[in-house]
Amino acid sequence: MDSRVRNGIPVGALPQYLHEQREDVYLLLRHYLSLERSFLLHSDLWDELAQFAASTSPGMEKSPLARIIAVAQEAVLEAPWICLSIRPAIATWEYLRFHVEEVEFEVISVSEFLKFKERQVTRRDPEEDWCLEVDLAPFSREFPKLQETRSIGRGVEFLNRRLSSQLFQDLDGGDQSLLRFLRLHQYRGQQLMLNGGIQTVDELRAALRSAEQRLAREDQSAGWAQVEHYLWDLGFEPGWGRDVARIRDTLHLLSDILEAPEPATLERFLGRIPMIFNLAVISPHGFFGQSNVLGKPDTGGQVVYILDQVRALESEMRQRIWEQGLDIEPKIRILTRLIPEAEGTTCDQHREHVLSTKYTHILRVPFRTEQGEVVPHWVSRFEVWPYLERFTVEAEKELLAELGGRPDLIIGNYSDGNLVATLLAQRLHVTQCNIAHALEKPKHLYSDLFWRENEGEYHFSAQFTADLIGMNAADFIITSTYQEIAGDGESMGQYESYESFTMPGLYRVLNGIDIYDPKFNIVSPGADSEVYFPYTNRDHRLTGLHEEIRELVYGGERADARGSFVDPEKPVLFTLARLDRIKNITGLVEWFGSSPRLRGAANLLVIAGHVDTARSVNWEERAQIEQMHQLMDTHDLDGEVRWLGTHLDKNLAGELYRYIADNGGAFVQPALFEAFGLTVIEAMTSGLPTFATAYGGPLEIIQHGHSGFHINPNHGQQSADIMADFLEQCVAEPGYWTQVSEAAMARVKARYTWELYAERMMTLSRIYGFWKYVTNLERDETRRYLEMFYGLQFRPLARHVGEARAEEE
Ligand code: UDP
Ligand code: LCN
Repeated sequence: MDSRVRNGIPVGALPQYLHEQREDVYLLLRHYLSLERSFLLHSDLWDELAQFAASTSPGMEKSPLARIIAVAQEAVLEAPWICLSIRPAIATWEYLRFHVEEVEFEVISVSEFLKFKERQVTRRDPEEDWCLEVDLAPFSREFPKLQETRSIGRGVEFLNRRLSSQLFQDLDGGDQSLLRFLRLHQYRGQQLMLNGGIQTVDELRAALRSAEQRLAREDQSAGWAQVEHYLWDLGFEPGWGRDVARIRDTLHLLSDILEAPEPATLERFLGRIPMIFNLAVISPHGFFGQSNVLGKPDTGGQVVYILDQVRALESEMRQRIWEQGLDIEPKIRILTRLIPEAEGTTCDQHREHVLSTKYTHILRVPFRTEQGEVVPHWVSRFEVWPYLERFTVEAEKELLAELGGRPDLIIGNYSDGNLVATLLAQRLHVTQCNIAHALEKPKHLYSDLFWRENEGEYHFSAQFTADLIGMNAADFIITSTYQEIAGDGESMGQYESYESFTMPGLYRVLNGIDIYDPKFNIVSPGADSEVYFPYTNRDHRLTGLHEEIRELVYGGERADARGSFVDPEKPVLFTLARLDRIKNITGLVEWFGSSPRLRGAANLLVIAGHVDTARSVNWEERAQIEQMHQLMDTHDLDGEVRWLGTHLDKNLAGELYRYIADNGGAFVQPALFEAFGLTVIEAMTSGLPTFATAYGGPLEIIQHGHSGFHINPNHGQQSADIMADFLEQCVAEPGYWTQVSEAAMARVKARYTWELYAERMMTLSRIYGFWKYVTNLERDETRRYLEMFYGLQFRPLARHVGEARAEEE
């Protein structure tokens, strides 16, 4: 094998090819330069090569050079150089530099590649300016890492396998950490699991044996109280089980582990340890409430996710606590911002009970200015940075008072929540879990490189800095899909995009996050099954809403709508989203308008934003509204598209999905990029055949051609054809619609439910808590580095956002 084959890419074959085909290669590279663009993306590079091969150099598309271009993510061009970043496989990167005139290449480092990029923006030689290089790799050199790309996102399985055998070898060598861990658990002064009577692992083995002998003779349904006296003498405290059968089972799990450590047994045992009673869920920005908040700026799926999440977690926590024989009431607090100008929502209330829970509340703490005054109005998620530190300090006090002590786990959400979670977890020494929902960086092309240009609107410099701090500080990270971490063969993952990047003039990131880190775990959300359920579930249907829904869909003029269906017989293509640019609702309307086939086969129902620009407080939404009106005019769509600029409450939305399914319709999610896509899950679980973007979560949720269809938002005509093909096939083949609909429902049931989520999440949090305690997962060195990064980099950036805002006002 060629020794210069790097990660499966035949770099070794290149020199000979360049030598033999020197002229053609030169002409192609020169052609790239002649485009006079400093940056080319993969599609540009490949399209140009294909054209060049067709016109000038037949067969070039199969050459070693083409194999490299096929995996190139981007090129940076400045005569006589062309630098390429190539991604031969998921989470594998190489950087090459070609000298066009010499027709030669060399492998370069990521730092050199980033510097070359910076030159194109600053027009200065980066070697002349000192620049901070952020590199977190050295901190985790000794740390166990996943090796295989397919294992990414299954961190806990890896940890259990890797560390359990090591730990239990150490136990025989006299390591006391497991014992100390089992003695650690208390609730309000009540000792749990083990007391001080057991001092060594051998004593623990002996106690387990004696307990088993005694318990085997007891009535298996007897409760803890009936056996407590002698178990206590042996060294056991409450927490092993509600009845004798369960207590024995938990004791068996532990003795099996001490006998021969099996990762699966360890996971089952740790899953039962009573260690999570109080939970803090952090989501500072936006309007966080239970009604009337959807559609408010920045308040989308994250709120839906968290409200469903806490319900599921509370129920799982109660179940586990009960099974372990404890009578403890778990507490969950969602920590968010109090907004005095609440626009008719409850966001100005300090405390709000979460419906359908027993012990869960929303706790709201205001943002304050440096002078300590409460910020009365809504603040966009891009501008919250100056308020977060103060918010954390105030929130911490409130949280401790509410919970009567520290939380056992802190879950951050989105960039701002993850930063607050980091600060809180550090202050309180608590396990931290991060959930990104959507990372902003990969959503916007070159958001890092041209950060300065975007600073006025988005303040990405502060946000990406917060992201780096949050993701590196977290003990574990939950993602909704694999692609969120590592992307797929063609495009990089959201977390992967933080591995290396540069913000010229600010800092250069060589190793920002390692996606092979076992902290990553995929735990996908679901949809509230009380609200979103199959259209075939007739007994639960909200038929009382049908008249209202009929009026919404098929009715005539109303103040919040534009267009109505001239031919109500056609099936309905339905879409529902916030009217953000990235949701690409305007794209869908454009495809529909330009496709006579699709227009012939269906009507289009759009529920998004407002039809009246004056009702929108968001500049991006206003631009989209104007574009929607233009498209309706240009394509003359008023008889075939109904656009409702209204926000539906979730029961109505749930019944609407099913109503559309009753009539053989389908759902479309045309986003340019969708991190996960709750609407896709809601539609599929309702039984709607669904067409959703191939960029992001839906690529993984839907199996193309089976449980739905992927569409490419950049190829409107092709997407329209996929939808038209489906609708026409449904007419030609009566069972086809039902086949896709059933596969969609089955897919969600098997993979995307809140029950599965809560079960996994509660197990994970115990396992990470355990490993953090018994090994050195604490990562003190990283923490110290991040503290410095926070102090020296993030704080000034955040202050700057505040100053810019004050100037505007
Ligand atoms: N949603 C809604 N009414 C609307 C628009 C959206 O109830 O008018 C809900 C939708 O049902 C889904 C959530 O808001 O539960 C949007 O989540 P998704 O993940 O699809 O997108 P996000 O808004 O988070 O980007
Ligand atoms: C944010 C998004 O952009 C969506 O794709 C997700 O579904 C939502 O959050 C919930 O995680």
